Amino acid sequence: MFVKTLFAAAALFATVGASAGPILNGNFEAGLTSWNKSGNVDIARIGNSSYFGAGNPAQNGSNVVAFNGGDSTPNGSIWQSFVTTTRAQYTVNFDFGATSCTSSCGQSLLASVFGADGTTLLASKTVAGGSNGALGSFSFNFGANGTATTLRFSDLATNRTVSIDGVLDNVSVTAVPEPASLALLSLGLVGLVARRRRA
Ligand SMILES: [Ca+2]
Ligand SMILES: [Ca+2]
Repeated sequence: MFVKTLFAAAALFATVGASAGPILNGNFEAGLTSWNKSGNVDIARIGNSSYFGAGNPAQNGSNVVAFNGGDSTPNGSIWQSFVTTTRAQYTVNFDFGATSCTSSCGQSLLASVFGADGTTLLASKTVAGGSNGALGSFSFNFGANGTATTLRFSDLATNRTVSIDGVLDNVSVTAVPEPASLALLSLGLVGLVARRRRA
């Protein structure tokens, strides 16, 4: 009976923890597969000496997304639509930084989440590039208003961006556990402990 309960609790954990996220290729190791893009934004491989940002660590693998590469106009954006559950809460996580720079140097990025109609803004966050080329981690929450949601990153750099690029990596969207799920999980754990004490 104890083993059976253990399996039940494990299954409950698996259900609640099944929030690996609907975003595909969020670490960009498959280039821009699954993403749409417009403007001056492309994949850069950290460690490639032809890329002047070489040496800055990617947060996940070796590919990053570089906005306003070289001295190009900062007008790039990438976006991806993914499946969501209506009224469910989600957290967007991403890492952003500025290459070859000891401060943000005008590099900034707007992360926006649009609802099922593709135009209703559900949430957004503007972040600035970090110091010394290190990528900083950022996150924000949104509530889905339908079964499709779009996450968009837009370049907001304000300078000429010579030898400085905005760098994005490690994008994920995870479901925030619902209170009901948490309550169920707690109940499962309480049951497990109770059974264990009786055993
Ligand atoms: Ca990566
Ligand atoms: Ca640049």
